[in-house]
Order: sequence, then C-alpha cells, then structure tokens
Amino acid sequence: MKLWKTWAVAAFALAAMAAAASPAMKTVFDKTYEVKPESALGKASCAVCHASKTSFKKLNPYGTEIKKALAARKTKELTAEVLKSLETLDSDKDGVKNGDEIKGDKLPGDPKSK
Ligand SMILES: [Ca+2]
Repeated sequence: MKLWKTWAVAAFALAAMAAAASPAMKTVFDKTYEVKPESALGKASCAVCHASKTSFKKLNPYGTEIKKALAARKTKELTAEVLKSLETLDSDKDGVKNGDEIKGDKLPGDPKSK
C-alpha cells in the first residue's frame, strides 16, 4: 500500500512536469533557429517565451502567441512549422517582426530588445 502511494505521487509529479512547458519546447526553438548557447537568445533561454527565467507560469507576448498557435492547432507539441508561422508577427509590438528579431539575435517577446 505504501509503495503504491509512492508510485502514485511519482506518476503525478511526472504528469505535472509533462504538462508544464518544457525543456522540449526550448529544444525545438533552439534547433529551428540554430541558437548558440553564447548568443543573446541562448542566454535568455526559457525567457525567450516566458516572463523570466524563473517565472515559468507567466508567458511573455511571444510565448503567449505560441500558446495561441498551439491551441488553434489543438496540440501541445511545438514544431518548427508553428514557430515559422509566427515569424511575420510582431509579438512584442516593438516594430520588428519576430522572424527578423530572431535572425538578429534579439528577443521577440521583449520590446526593449529589437
Ligand atoms: Ca518585435
């Protein structure tokens, strides 16, 4: 009985981790745009889409548009196609399109970075 409880807790924890946005999403982004660890995008890491590196519950404007695009596709799996579909948008409204910001190693979810 005790062992079963331990297993249930572990399974729940794993499920919770899978539901949260995940290093897997960052991997897709990094692969799609060939992000180098020493670049601004590489250093921003999770903060490319999240409000900060430590505040994962909040998304920045770019992360919010990714979330919308995934919801529209009824999926939770981030793909290169989803990312590319957002390149012509200007998520943080700083006048520079997401695709151009990413190519220029700027943050598409931070209006102070363009
Ligand atoms: Ca922008």
